[in-house]
Amino acid sequence: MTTPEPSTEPSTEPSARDVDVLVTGAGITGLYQLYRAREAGFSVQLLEAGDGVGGTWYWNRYPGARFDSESYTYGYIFSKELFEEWEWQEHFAEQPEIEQYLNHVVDRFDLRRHIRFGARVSSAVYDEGSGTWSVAASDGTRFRARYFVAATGVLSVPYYPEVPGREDFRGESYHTGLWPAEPVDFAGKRVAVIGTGSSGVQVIPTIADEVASLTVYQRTANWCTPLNNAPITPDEQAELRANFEAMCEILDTSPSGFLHLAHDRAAFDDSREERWSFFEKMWGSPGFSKLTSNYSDLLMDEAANAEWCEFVSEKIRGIIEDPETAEKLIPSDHRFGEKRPPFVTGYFEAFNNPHVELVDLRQTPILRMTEDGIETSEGVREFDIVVWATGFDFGTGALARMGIRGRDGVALVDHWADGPRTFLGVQTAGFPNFFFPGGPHAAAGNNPRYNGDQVDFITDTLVYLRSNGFETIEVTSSAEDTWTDMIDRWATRAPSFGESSYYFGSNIPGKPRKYLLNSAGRPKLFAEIARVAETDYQAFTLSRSSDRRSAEV
Ligand code: N01
Repeated sequence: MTTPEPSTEPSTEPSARDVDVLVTGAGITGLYQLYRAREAGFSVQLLEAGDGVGGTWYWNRYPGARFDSESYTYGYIFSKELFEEWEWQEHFAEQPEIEQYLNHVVDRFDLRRHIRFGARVSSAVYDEGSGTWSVAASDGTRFRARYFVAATGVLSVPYYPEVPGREDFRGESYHTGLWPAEPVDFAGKRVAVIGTGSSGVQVIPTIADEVASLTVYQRTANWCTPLNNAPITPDEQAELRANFEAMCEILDTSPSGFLHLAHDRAAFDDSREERWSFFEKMWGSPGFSKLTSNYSDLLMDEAANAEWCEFVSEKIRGIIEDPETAEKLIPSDHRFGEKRPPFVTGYFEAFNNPHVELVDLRQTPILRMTEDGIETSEGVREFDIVVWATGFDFGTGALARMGIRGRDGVALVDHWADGPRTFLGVQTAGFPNFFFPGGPHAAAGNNPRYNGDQVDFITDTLVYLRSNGFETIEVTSSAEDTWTDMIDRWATRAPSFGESSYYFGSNIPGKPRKYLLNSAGRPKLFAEIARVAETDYQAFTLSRSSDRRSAEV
């Protein structure tokens, strides 16, 4: 990747507008940061590359895109009124409803006037003299911000694998993470889906009935289990409203940010019969509870994990009529939870349709794209539409492409050449007044809850700085080292999330193999945030403009 040079400012360009807090990214995290900073009395501006709000939930509008965290646990909980007036239709909402919700939030809290759409940040350079960030966007606007907050998400740079001839294909071609706003007409078309991660397995059953033929190109089978979605009944709506405070209490303190309660038994505390009956209950339970409410040793004990995998394999064999296809769809190279498990609706069932076919790329790898379709070692198949469900440059992708330069002109991509270095997943040394909630080393569970914790911490920090007359804040190298070493250490300690997971950046050729989430979990984040307050921000260097001037003399 090339490192963008700091921008030079031609005299014809408009002069920069001053703002206290410049946020980039109108996703769930960025909107919350915008709201919190404005409510705290800062002047604010948000730059968004897209033409609407939603971030990940704006770009990923492919058929079947939906939450796999419960809607009411993923949405905002900072306002009881908002919670009460928005009735989610389903326990796991689909993308159009999510986008409507976020637009509602923006209008309800009068945030739209602070948002500039179609403005992709192209460079962000720290000016040591003034302690501010000069930020330029693709629409020609320029800002000078005291604080620069990049809420650009972990899944915002779609990844296309290097398949020879990819540009040669003359049919329609879409990436799930860059789905067009206009509906794609699948009716009667010959369609290929490449990739069977969480996105691919949502697209496949959603379009299966519409298409003339569907060919699924799978490299690695995933441990898919049922999402168990359902409409939210009026009684459940009433219950959600009545229990708002109790729900917030759980969400604000839960290690994973979910409502699901942990199970208090280990797998071999039960007989095989009891275990299978419990697994049956898990199979019928909603979304991530199969991970968070399963046997307490599921992720730590290989034998316990193998039992659950055996149960799931039996289920897959029971659903799929063709035994050969069933075996291909059962993972053989990783345990449950070692990669991010997708939650599905009708995925396995789709393969019982005669016009839906699975191509196992381990047996017949893709050689190239042709003008008409896809060539594997078995020959060419022709398609009208190819869907690339091939994932993202996870964690650091967007931050690496924004031309961010800190003190002494050091580029963020150089500082992070061996992987991200952060403190709390919110700051990095050498980049004063720069924050990146919801980025690398952030969540490891229900994202909005973790990312919200970070936004709250950042906002409280900005208020602290203002109250104490400070203008700049920069994490110390030693605090950054301690946090980053801890993340790396914990990442290898946990037997789950193997290095084959994109959580280590392993899906992107040449990317350093470094853990990109918060491997220590939310309790560690809470503990460290509390310690920052108790120690009066010892992990940071705080300064006033007079300090900077005297340092320059
Ligand atoms: O991406 P992925 P995703 N040839 O990286 C395959 C979130 N999400 O967009 O496993 C052939 O998981 C690759 O194969 P392999 C969620 O956090 C949430 O699906 O590398 N195939 C894999 O099958 C999720 O984890 C929801 O062998 C190639 C697929 O492409 C994250 O987004 C819904 C290939 C990529 O899977 C990313 O999910 C959707 C190649 N050269 C997404 N290169 C919710 O439900 C890659 N692949 C909330």
